[in-house]
Amino acid sequence: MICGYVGSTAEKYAKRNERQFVPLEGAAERTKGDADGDGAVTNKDAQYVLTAYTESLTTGVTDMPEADAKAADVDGSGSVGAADAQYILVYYTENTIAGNKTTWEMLITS
Ligand SMILES: [Ca+2]
Repeated sequence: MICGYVGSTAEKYAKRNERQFVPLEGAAERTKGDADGDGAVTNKDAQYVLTAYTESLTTGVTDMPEADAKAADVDGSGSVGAADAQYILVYYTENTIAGNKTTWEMLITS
């Protein structure tokens, strides 16, 4: 039996190895764009999303935990793509580097 958060690597491991998975309470509520789940939207998230997307193109498999993919799909297209990585990078650059308060809505509708 393996305990962990829903969408975590632990859950993936349990599924892959056909072990019983017990979800922990309070599965981390992810901030939109925080694909790696470290609590902040950064260039690392953009990098992670782009790497996962590129890998999915070459292998045909998206090797990203569900919670990560959900946080990564910032444009709400239902899948994780290069556009999501781009939006995450711009969001991070605007809010953290340039200090311009920018919302996802501002980025994605413009
Ligand atoms: Ca992050």
